[in-house]
Amino acid sequence: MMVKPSVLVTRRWPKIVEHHLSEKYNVQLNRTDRPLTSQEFREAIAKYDAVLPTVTDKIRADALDAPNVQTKILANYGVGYTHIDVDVAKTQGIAITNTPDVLSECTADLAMTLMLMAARRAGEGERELRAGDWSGWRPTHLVGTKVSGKVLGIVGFGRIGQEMARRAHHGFGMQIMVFNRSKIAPEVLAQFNAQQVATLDELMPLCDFVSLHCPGGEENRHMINSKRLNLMKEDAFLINTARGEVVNELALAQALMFDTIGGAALDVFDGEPRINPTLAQCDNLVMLPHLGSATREAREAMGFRVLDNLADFFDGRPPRDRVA
Ligand code: 8YV
Repeated sequence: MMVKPSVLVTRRWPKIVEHHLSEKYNVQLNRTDRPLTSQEFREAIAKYDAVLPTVTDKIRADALDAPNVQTKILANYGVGYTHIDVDVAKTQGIAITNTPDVLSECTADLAMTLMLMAARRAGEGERELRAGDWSGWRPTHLVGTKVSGKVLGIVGFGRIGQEMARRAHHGFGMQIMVFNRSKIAPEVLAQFNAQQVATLDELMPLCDFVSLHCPGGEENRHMINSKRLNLMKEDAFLINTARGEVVNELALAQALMFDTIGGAALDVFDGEPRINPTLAQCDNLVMLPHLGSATREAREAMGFRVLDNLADFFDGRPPRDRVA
């Protein structure tokens, strides 16, 4: 009988996926459900045929640079993989896969939620009610900003960015402007009556809302800095469901405190789960704890997508979502 490949799952997954995994592989679950340290990761790649990490496992050179590497594939549970040092993994001969598509709709749903919450001051309203401070309806109370029909700038027009455009344009009649490093096919833009601009600096002043849907990593670190925040309209909103490092949080906190922009909503943070205390003081900011893909449907589909990638890999086919 063929020996089942050994697999380490670094965090707890939906039960049904863990169950299917255990049927096919020799599975080790990290029952403590906390991120692995670099040292634990080094030990893991010397031991398991496959490691199944998430965004909370910071897999840098020190974690990958082990002398006896047994791991042949890092099948990431999530679409973003900038937490993995792809170049070092490559030199170690380790394949990397991710889970695109299956979380795009839910992440776009959450970006819409954040946009609406920020514009309609839903977080402030909720805090006021819970604190017992509501004195009743009045014409000037918590007056927000209309979303329907406004201009939405989308930074990064991949799968999630396009799902955002679909919702905003077809559901809310928003006008879609796009910044993306490569040129988007005219027939794709036409689906949302969207217009692509050449630079981010050009995009920022045109928008009532700017929503980030680009990858994280060094290349996009602090892409939204004080200069770009200053280019925004003074009543515009910034939405981030991408990666924390894309936004310079200190610059954002200043823009929020001095009201040089209307508000912001963040689902991701630089150095999460630690939250910059200055940000936490801004009333015109909505914050959620990285919930982009957090639905039963998406989290199960992500798990099954990892299973598909493992099956391809161990059956000798190129995995469908191989990124390196
Ligand atoms: C995931 C995400 O929940 O998939 C991603 O890249 O940011 C999240 O929506 C998380 O990364 C799981 O690893």
